[in-house]
Amino acid sequence: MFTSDWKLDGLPGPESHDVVVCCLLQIREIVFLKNTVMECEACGMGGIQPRPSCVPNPCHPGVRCMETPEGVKCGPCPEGMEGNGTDCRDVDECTVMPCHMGVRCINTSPGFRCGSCPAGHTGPQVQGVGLAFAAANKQVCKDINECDSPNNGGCVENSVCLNTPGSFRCGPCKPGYIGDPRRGCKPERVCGNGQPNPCHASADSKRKRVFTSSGSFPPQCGVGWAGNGFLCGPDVDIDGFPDDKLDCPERSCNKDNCLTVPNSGQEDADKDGVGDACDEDADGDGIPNMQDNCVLVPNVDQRNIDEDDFGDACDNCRAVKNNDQKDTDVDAFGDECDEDIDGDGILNHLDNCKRVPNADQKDRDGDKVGDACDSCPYVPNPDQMDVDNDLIGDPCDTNKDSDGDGHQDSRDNCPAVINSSQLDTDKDGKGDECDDDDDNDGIPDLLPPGPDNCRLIPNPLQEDSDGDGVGNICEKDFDNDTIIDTIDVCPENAEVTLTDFREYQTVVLDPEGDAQIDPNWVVLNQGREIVQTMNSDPGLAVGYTAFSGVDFEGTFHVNTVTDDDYAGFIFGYQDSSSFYVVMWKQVEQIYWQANPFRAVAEPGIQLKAVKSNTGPGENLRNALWHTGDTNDQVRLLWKDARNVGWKDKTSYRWFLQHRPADGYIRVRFYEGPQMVADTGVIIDATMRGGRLGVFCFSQENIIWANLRYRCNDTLPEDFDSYRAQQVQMVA
Ligand SMILES: *[C@@H]1O[C@H](CO)[C@@H](O)[C@H](O)[C@H]1NC(C)=O
Ligand SMILES: *[C@@H]1O[C@H](CO)[C@@H](O)[C@H](O)[C@H]1NC(C)=O
Ligand SMILES: CC(=O)N[C@H]1CO[C@H](CO)[C@@H](O)[C@@H]1O
Repeated sequence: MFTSDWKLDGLPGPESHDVVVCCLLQIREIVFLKNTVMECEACGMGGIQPRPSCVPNPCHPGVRCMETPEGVKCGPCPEGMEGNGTDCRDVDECTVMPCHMGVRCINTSPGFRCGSCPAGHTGPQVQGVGLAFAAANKQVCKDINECDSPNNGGCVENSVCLNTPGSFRCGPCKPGYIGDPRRGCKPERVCGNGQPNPCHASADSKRKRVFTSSGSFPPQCGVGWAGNGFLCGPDVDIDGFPDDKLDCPERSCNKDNCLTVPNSGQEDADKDGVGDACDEDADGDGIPNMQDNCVLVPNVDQRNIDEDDFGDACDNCRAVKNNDQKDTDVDAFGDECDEDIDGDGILNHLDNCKRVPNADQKDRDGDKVGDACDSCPYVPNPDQMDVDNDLIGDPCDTNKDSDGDGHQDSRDNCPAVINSSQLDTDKDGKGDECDDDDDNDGIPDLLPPGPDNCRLIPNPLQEDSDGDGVGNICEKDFDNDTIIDTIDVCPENAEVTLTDFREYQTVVLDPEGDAQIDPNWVVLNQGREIVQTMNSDPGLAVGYTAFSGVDFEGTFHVNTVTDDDYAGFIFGYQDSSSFYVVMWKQVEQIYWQANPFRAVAEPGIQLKAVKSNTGPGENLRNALWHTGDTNDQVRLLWKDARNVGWKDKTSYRWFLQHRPADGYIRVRFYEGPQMVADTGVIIDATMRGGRLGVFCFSQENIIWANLRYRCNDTLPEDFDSYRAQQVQMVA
């Protein structure tokens, strides 16, 4: 290997030979060593090896560099880049289309970003790094439903607002409303049977041609909310007044003067801003209610000549004891001390109807009881006995009621047609329901030359200047009862206008028993609120208005922490043996009188059909108490599976729909805005309509507030699906 003619590049040439002689040897040695090393590396033999190193870093910036025995290794490329670790390039996340359709995708290095959602849509402004992220986090832009806004998307009230992707359109007036949808839509009269107006002769003749103004107008706040319908605030006691003042002028926008006790009339005797229902001293005379013999009239002296429960200042009979304070003719003199109780000008001792005005004193059966108050006008019955409390005297009470509407055939003005309300507008003895010309104006209700454009008001000329199918004289007030249709609870029944329980019949369901005292009912708020104050035997307060199809709602509240018994409401009342009751108990309990049979009450809400073959008494009493069926007394139609009792001092709202013609019943219960129980569709035809009222059994301090009823014969939509389901189950 060694040659003498070797030459090293860069070393001084022979010209400077002398100068470099001294170092030649050294150089040779270095070269030798170097060659050896090179050879060794080349042949891969061990020996001295330089370690591979991450300094300087051969990897892509940000990529981890590892020194391993096998050499330098680079980790994976950063998120959003691809390559071998040494060489990394940005990936284009936009290729997996992470942005909502139509939104620009901007590829950044690294990462991506989506533009904002398109107009009329809402969604996040997605951005991120990497294909996986982009694929898993696609931008979702949801269409904004402009129509959901409280102002109907800006479309006029009661018109159709059509939501479209990214936008919306204003459509025509909603079904049931007419007018120019750019200016205003007003409720239209449509037929109860769903037929267009005017109703056609082909309309189902059993379900008669009922014109109703549909849709709720004015609008209403939801359950647990109160206000004018446009503005609503929380209403914890569900009495129709909000917990805080709302920024609107109507009375219903005022702050509730008793936040937690329902008082739908807001009565406030001493005008101190605290409602009577929650004012410890309601009349502000310094004497607390509990001790005050005039709770609502200031009387510091507490004078009380007749020593009844009412001080002179508030006693309508100062010198005669009268704890019921009843005053039939509302003339400020209680019946007990009124020489003419009914105010018909005939003194009591001469009057053959002391409590019903009848100046004519007509008495066809000569039993000394005037026709006006005679429970059997054609059959002498001086004692007026009426064991079943159906207002028909026993001698003429056949209880034969072919159509089951609660009116026996001999009295039913349509014996073969279900018609609990017995309305007979033209007083021709034929109920509207079976009268082909309700108003006797010669224009038949349905058939040509009808249909009558004012079914309940005579208008033989059928004037209709705006051509809307509704005659001029009944345009705003269909039944001419002076209450305009928008607030009339029964726009097609002149005898029923507003919810009113001021007049009611008390029915004691256990008259012989001395188990407890009878209930004491107090009616407030012009008949829209009832309070029961006594821990009593079972009893009912029943309004006099009979209904066919009806919606009945109210707020139920037990205003005490003592006791845990039954309270509820009734409907379809026909007599004291025949009615539906919805009842609710607080805790499970066995009735303390095991005779005639042991009765166990469970706490859940119950719906019962009462059809008793004994009538009021201990049998019916125990049967009502018992949660379950009892032979010949009560049938349990539904019980809330949650089996929870009512809570003290808590407001609940109920909604009942009863359509007796089809036996449809459904009740919903709300606690605040929350629905807590729902019977679902129940079909039962035991009672084909009847009267409404409230029920209590052994529970005091019950408030039924903000009561509301409405005639309604429209079958709810869930009836059909229920029917279809039944058919399927049979099949
Ligand atoms: C409507 O009722 C009023 C009484 O309120 C009565 O005077 C009027 O005659 C009635 N109208 C018709 C057309 O029957
Ligand atoms: C009558 O009942 C129907 C069906 O339950 C309901 O849709 C409608 O709103 C009710 N009408 C009124 C005026 O409450
Ligand atoms: C069941 C039924 O159709 N009842 C009717 C009885 O009469 C009133 C008043 O005309 C109607 O509103 C009911 O629909």
